[in-house]
Amino acid sequence: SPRLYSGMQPSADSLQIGNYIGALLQWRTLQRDYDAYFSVVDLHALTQPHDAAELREKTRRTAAQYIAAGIEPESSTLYVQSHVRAHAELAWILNTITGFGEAGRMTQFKDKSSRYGTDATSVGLFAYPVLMAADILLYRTNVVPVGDDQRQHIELTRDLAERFNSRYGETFVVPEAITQKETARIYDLQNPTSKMSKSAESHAGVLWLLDEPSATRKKIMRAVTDDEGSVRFDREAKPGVSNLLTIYSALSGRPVPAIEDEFAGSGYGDFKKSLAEVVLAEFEPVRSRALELLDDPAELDRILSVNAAKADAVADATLSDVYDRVGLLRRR
Ligand code: AQP
Repeated sequence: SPRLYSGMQPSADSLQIGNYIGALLQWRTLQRDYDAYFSVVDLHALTQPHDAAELREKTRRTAAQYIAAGIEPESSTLYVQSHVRAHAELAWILNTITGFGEAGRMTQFKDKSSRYGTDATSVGLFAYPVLMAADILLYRTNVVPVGDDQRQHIELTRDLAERFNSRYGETFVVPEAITQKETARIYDLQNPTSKMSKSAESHAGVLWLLDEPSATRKKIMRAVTDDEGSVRFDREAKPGVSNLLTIYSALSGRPVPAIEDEFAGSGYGDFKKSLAEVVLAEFEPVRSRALELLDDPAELDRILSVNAAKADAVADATLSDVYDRVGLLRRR
């Protein structure tokens, strides 16, 4: 079956609802139809300020949340990026065919580097999308399910695959992005014009998968809305309410107009209360399963190790081809 690749950074103790709706929900469904690879991309997380011991813990926690959300580590390949050395090695090769200007045009790099300032911006952050291209291309991936904030990175991956193939001979599959249009982007509840993010400065508008239910409820009740008082989708004029409707619809599986109808004439309070129930019904089983898995880190590490070996075999084969094509002398 065709191959699928995706990953997330272990950049927080918990994933947020944007990761869940924008990525995990799709992964769970798609894994049935694809030979799926899901990675916890810890090498990527090194591009942000971090603490070493905490990163290890966040890596385990992210993997546990994948499994708790329904990724099946027996049929899909769920592993930690740094366990497969070929990622870093292929990234180096791809660095040599990536334009400086090309990498500099990535909007995520521009956003993050302007946030950190020149001195705190590393070459690693600059090369982040090249490592991501390596992740995808190593597995000769056909499709990459991502939120639409990642589209530009997939475009770069495609360009690099085509460039390598035309320079050195057919080696890589040129992958396609798959994004779910309506739910592709979830916004911060306190700042509904910017994307919800694990690394947001304030956590007041971020819904964490592993938060206590009472905290989740509180954040939803305090979500920014507007003065109009009607539950109606209008991204421009009503970004807060529209974002809540998107979340409601994604988790309940009901179309937005049906939800608008249900809450026509009621206030935001009722709508938010109902949304909190929908969110908690979804989060609770995931949260308790994740905490259970984290109670047995040895078993979790065992699962990750078995899966890393599966990934390693595929990745090594691609990397050997690449080394041959670019002219590296084989060690005998
Ligand atoms: N707000 C979002 N709405 C929809 N999808 C989202 N994703 C992230 N935020 C939203 C999707 O989740 C996956 C994980 O991405 P990542 O961990 O590699 O990094 P990211 O996209 O930068 O996600 P965060 O949460 O904002 O992490 P930090 O703060 O660490 O950078 C991707 O598929 C992404 O599209």
